[in-house]
Amino acid sequence: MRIDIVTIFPSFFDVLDLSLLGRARGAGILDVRAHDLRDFAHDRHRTVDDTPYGGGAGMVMKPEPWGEALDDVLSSGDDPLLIVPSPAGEPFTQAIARELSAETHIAFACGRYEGIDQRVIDEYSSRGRVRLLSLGDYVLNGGEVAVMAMIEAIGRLIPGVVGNPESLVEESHEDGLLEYPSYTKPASWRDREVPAVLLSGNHGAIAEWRRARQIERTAAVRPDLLPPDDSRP
Ligand code: 6GU
Repeated sequence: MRIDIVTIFPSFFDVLDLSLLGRARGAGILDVRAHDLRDFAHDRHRTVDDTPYGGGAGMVMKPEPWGEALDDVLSSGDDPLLIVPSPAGEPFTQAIARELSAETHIAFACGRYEGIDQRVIDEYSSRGRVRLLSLGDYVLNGGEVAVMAMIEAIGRLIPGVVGNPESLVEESHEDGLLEYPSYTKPASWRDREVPAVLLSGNHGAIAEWRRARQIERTAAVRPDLLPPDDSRP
């Protein structure tokens, strides 16, 4: 998968060289490129923002640098998907991450200030696929942290990025519930014992116990994720 990121802070994404995703980049599974929006601004101060029409606080990102940058990164590849991180977008979920992990080319447009001139969104929506995605109901100063989270969530679902694909299926949100608690050795730590069922070797009992803990946890902190009736197997 090819990923382009347009941002005024390209070095923010240097950390993608580390860890799991860094290895995927080294192995040629992921091709991530961060581009400096200011390279597409041609005045002496490389200006990317201006005051909002209609008044109001803050600054809005100018359309011209965005147009040049996005024409550039979207020109290669077939049917690239443009993602604009925005608190006004649809909620980014595990299901969306899984869907996006099948894309061949994603470009992220990281806005700062009060956002990007709406005509940029309208222009690329008329020419191709655009999605506005939000990390959650709170406000970040810019799209960079949101894009980092999305790249990690999407990237680890690309085949070959996570060594053991089995480890992906029993996680929170993959089956619609929060994950069960995990334990490792020693069996006793500061007088706290690992639940006996996990030491029993009884796989049926273990699966049943884990499912019960998943439902219990989900009911306690995320009741919105539970189905209205208890129709689960
Ligand atoms: Cl995607 N961007 C910004 N700037 N703030 C956010 C967000 C995104 N998601 C939640 N808050």
